[in-house]
Amino acid sequence: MAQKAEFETKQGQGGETHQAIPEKGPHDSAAHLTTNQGIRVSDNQNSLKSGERGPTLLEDFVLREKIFHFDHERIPERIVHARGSAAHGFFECTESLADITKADLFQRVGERTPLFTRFSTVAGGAGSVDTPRDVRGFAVKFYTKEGNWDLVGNNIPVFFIQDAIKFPDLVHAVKMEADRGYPQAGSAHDTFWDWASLLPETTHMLMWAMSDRTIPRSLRTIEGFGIHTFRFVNAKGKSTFVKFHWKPKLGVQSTVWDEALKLQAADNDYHRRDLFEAIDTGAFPEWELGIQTFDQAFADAQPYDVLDATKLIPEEILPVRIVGRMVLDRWPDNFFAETEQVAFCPANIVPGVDFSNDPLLQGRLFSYLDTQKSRLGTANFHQIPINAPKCPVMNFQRDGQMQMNIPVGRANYEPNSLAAHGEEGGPRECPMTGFKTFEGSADNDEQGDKLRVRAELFADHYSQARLFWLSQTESEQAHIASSFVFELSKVGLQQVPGRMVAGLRNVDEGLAKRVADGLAITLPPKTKAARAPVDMEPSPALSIQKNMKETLEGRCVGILYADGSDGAEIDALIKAVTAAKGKAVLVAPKVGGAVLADGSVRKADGQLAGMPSQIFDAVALILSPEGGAMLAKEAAAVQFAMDAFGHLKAIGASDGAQAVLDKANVVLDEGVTATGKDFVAAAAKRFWDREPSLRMLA
Ligand code: HDE
Repeated sequence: MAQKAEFETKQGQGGETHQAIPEKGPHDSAAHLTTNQGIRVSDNQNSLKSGERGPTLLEDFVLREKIFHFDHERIPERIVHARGSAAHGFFECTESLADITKADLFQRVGERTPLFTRFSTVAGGAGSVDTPRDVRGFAVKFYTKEGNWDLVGNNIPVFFIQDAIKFPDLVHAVKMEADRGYPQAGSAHDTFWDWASLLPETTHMLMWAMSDRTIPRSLRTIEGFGIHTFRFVNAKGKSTFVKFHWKPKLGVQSTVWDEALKLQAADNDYHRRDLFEAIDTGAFPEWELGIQTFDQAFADAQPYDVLDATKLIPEEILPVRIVGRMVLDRWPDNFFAETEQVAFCPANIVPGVDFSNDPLLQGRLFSYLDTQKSRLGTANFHQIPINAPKCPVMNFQRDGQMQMNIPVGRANYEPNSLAAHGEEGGPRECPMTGFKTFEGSADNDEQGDKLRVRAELFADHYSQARLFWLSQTESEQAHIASSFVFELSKVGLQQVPGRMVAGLRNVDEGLAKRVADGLAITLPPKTKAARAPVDMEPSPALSIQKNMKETLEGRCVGILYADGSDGAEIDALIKAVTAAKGKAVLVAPKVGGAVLADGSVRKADGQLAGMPSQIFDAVALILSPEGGAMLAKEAAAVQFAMDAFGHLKAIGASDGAQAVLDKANVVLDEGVTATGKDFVAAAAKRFWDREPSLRMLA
């Protein structure tokens, strides 16, 4: 019987694979499979049974331990920003800021500080898609020599609310509805717009949320903002207000709405895959770090309050000074251990950086540590490798669940006199070099009374929403108006769309009218503004289209070919795209490839049905007349061309592709070219002018 069991075991192990892994010798322990207690496991395929066909035995500690651990693999996901992707990299100081901050990472030009950056959507769960209309989180953990500094920002420079006390309501309203459990990862539903339409302070951020900022092309092409006003403090104790900006090297790039919707079906992991592949191929994503610095006199002279997180400072008024760069050059070794367990906290600052009295920031200072204790299960989560500072950590905090350190000696209190008697006394305070909170109170001269109020200028909810609107191109304005229409069209509560439009009349009458028309509702009376808006000069820096970089770098060109295609034309295009630092991807009806005109077989990177054109920035169709005639009968090929055209992308086409273009209603414009030089130039752009001829925009 025993012999038979052994025989069964080997058979059950899946044959060759098992046989192919030679058993290691007794001294080669690293390669042996063990339990968590270090006991070597002889059989990882069969549980221990009473007899060949008998019940499994409770005694089987190998089985029990394996299943037990598996049962507890998941931890609670983040209450917001659950869906995220992250990478390791470094910050390099390119300008010394010694005059305004003593923070060590900003002292010496050329010095690098390791960091870990996590991008996220906000509303969806950890398994939700990458491309909903949503704000993107942009959180950076700098492992400085003086401890960890977390700059926990978003890709939009303002926020929905002015006071942290409203955050739970915002999150409840935007997440899936409490009773029905949907929608996942989207704001286009009753509760969000019910809440937002009742709160005029959300208006400015809503303008951004309805713009193309919330449907980014790639995580590599989003800006990042610290949002709040922070402080820098220099060695003399002088404070300077500062706002932080991350500017992507490739420029800001977004998708169009129909494309974003189709991307959800084409690739759930579109942004994660894109980030992974960029790093994997050595095309390291890069951002510049910029700062806007100012003093109290500047703050006092602005028509808004710099402590109000629903306001920004236009770059044209206060230029952004570039002081460093961030390069992401290493994908995490393990998603859970790093991306999932990383814990960012705006309260993690280093000497030389300090907070302002922004009431949104002040609330955040409590929330992150609190939620992370619940998410990561113990007050010792700072010991997890991804969260641990890379400088020494020494204090008298002790014990707690999952304590990973073994402190030695008796010193677990302070002050102590143990050192004077030959024992280890432990660390001491550092009055000279330790963190000191900035003492000045220039922005806090109303201390004393305890008031649940907001400062006067916070009541202006519309001036900057209007500033944003007026700073957009015509095409961007059409996208914003259409997004309002789309989102409000999904709202069933009768009272909500009109209430929203009533508020938009304070932003721009034309916008309000377009949204009302798009919803086919009558224009409601204007909401009375709590404070009369002021006129601000438009800020071109707030437009994506006005600042797009015409570059193929980091962009991806899909080349569709089939039997009979010209191999030389394909090769020439791949060469040209690669020379322009773009990526060429070969798409054919069958993944095994196609037989080219010269009889050779060219393997494809992907099958047409699995690689629709929305995953590319531009497409080329290199087809023989026969190939073109064949693909004109293939819906996926026609859709490939039709979507590329509809998503305002460049299309390069050989003569033989004409039948497909005709069927796809692709008409000639400056974005539709032959596959040569003109196409490579066109592929670096989007053709916004094409849009009005293709879809009804509000
Ligand atoms: Fe957050 N936010 N937040 N937030 N936030 C969290 O912390 C919170 C806000 C941001 O990749 C949570 O660990 C409050 C603004 C990012 O792990 C939580 C308020 C900005 C991330 C939390 C805000 C952000 C978070 C949930 C209103 C841009 C993801 C999980 C006062 C400046 C970090 C967690 C990551 C995550 C609270 C508003 C950015 C619950 C109370 C404004 C990028 O603590």
